[in-house]
Amino acid sequence: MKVQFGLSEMDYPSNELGELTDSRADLGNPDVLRERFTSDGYLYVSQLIDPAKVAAARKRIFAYMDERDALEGGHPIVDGVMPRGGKTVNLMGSNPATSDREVLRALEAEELFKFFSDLYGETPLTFDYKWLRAVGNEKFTGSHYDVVYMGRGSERVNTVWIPLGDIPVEQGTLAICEGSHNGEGFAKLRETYGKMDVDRDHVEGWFSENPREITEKFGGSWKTTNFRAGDILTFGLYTMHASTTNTTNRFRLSCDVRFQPADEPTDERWVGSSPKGHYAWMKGPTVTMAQARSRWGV
Ligand SMILES: O=C(O)CCC(=O)C(=O)O
Repeated sequence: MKVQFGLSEMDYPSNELGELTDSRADLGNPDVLRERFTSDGYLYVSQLIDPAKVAAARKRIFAYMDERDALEGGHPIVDGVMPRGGKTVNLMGSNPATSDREVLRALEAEELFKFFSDLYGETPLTFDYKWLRAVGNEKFTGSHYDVVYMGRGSERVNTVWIPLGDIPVEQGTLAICEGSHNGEGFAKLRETYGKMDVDRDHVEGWFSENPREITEKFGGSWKTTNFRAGDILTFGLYTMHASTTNTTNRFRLSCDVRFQPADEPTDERWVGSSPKGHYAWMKGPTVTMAQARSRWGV
């Protein structure tokens, strides 16, 4: 099957865009999970969160969007059908949708706390800020490292990508570039782009909108899957990731949340009762990624 992946088109599944390895069978074995996380740069665990919690969260978020006229009438609300040229609703950070009790039962599920407690061998904490997204038609996320957005605290921050419903690859799934966190070919990228902070440096955040460019220039291989409600994908600050393009007529509903060991320093932008978020990024003169890349020579 042909899949639109940012500015690239790829076959899925293929060598270029392959299948994530499911770690579900190793849930009781943290040593195996730690080793795999170190070598692959990610862990994908199918059915980690109770799908009933995810379904309840989905219902609440789409109801919130429907109240704001963001859904096409005449369809079940939980299908999240978009009106033509329709508007989306900003769901990022702290708002009635992200602080809804039913929604938090999924985003801060006890299954996640147990998973990270086992993985770290320490007590975890989760960032208060939630990156909840209803991603519309033809939209995608470009390739980036999360360190450029949240690198001021622990080096052991884990992003957790949570599909809030079943999400097939053509609806915009998260893909990671295996090998990007430790591959030799990425060394200069980690030393340049990977040292950037979007609020300090006033540079755009995505490194590229063309995932094929990443593997051709630096190596690694892209992996994703057809996600089901209850699955999670987690990775570290230096794992390059991006999303496939949503080519359907339904919103892709997902949330990225963050975990880290509780005893390590936190990035002040994302924790507390009212996290301040990005305070300078994209405000005022901004260096384009093309300019920054030419300066770094990557
Ligand atoms: O969901 C997306 O499109 C982007 C998510 C992302 O970049 C992340 O989880 O860090």
